[in-house]
Amino acid sequence: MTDPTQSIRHDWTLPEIKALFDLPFNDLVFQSQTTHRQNFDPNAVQISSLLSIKTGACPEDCSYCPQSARYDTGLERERLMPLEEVKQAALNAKKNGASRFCMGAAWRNPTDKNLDKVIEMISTVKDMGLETCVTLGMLTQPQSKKLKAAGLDYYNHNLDTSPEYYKDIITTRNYQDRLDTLENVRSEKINVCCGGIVGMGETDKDRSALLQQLANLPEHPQSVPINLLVQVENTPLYGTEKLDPIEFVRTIAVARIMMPKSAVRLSAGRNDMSDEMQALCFVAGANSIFYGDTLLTTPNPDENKDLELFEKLGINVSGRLIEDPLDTAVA
Ligand code: SAM
Ligand code: DTB
Ligand code: SF4
Repeated sequence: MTDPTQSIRHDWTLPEIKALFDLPFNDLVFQSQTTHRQNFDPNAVQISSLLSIKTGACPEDCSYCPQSARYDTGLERERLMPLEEVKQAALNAKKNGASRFCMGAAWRNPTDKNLDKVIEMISTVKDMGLETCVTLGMLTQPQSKKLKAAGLDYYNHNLDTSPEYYKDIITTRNYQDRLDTLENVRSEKINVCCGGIVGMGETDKDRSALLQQLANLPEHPQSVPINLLVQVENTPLYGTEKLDPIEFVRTIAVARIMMPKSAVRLSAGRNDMSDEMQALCFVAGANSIFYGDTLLTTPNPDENKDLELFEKLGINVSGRLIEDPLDTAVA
């Protein structure tokens, strides 16, 4: 029988995933922590800082997102940020200890002209000794090639939820569009950062199906952000029933078991989490976070609060993985 703590698999079935979710909590977390220790330093967490380089007025209708032009969330529409401001923010992130700088734009997809401006930003940030990540929406293969040539380390593009629930959340692009972008990025050998959002009113089965989609991609994403919905007033998902925190921790644990060599990122939603809940997420196998007091537009715990938590838990900040993430993908 396959040892689930050892192998890289791309053939997960829903009943197998449900069986993991249904384990007694202690058994699940023991298994996920065991998997985690076999692949990573158990006391190291990698930290990335986020910057919104183009905020608001997005044409898409993602019902969780404060940046969609369709919902009146009070966000000021901003133009693409000048290079100098990006540089300052990256310097600040570096000074505060981040090892990766992630730039996000509220676009359906970048135009070629905008892409050239983002490429300048990537080169500038890379020259500062930071790893680079961007999230710009849908990407073609030629655009991915240009980003690779610019030295981009990671591209973030989330599947967000299960294929079945997706149409209840977004109507302006479909699941296949997302899979196509991931394929374009992967084919240029850019590290893929791809995860989803939970707490959007999805079922247990949707959460299993999201993880199934992620793990059954041709390669596991090198980074898997698990976001807890940040509920923003006037977005359609505002007022959605909150996800049980233990169910969130279980989601992290199952992600760790299914994608043993991927960085599992405890992402949006930490501002609403207790120290105890975050500690459980780290025990379950989360080993990266977004660091800095703002995500893209919503609040995140401030740096000192995170450093205090790391101190209490004996967690070291690191960007170093035991193996190079691109070497771990087994077809
Ligand atoms: N516009 C690009 C796109 O959607 O691909 C890039 C930026 S978009 C804001 C990046 C990701 O942020 C989304 O895919 C979604 O997973 C996450 N996100 C957006 N709003 C969120 C919220 N309110 N709570 C949790 N995650 C959110
Ligand atoms: C990801 O999965 N989560 C981050 C990052 N990738 C770009 C974004 C979270 C955004 C939360 C809502 C906001 O701050 O606007
Ligand atoms: Fe636009 Fe991205 Fe927000 Fe969707 S998630 S509305 S594409 S910024």
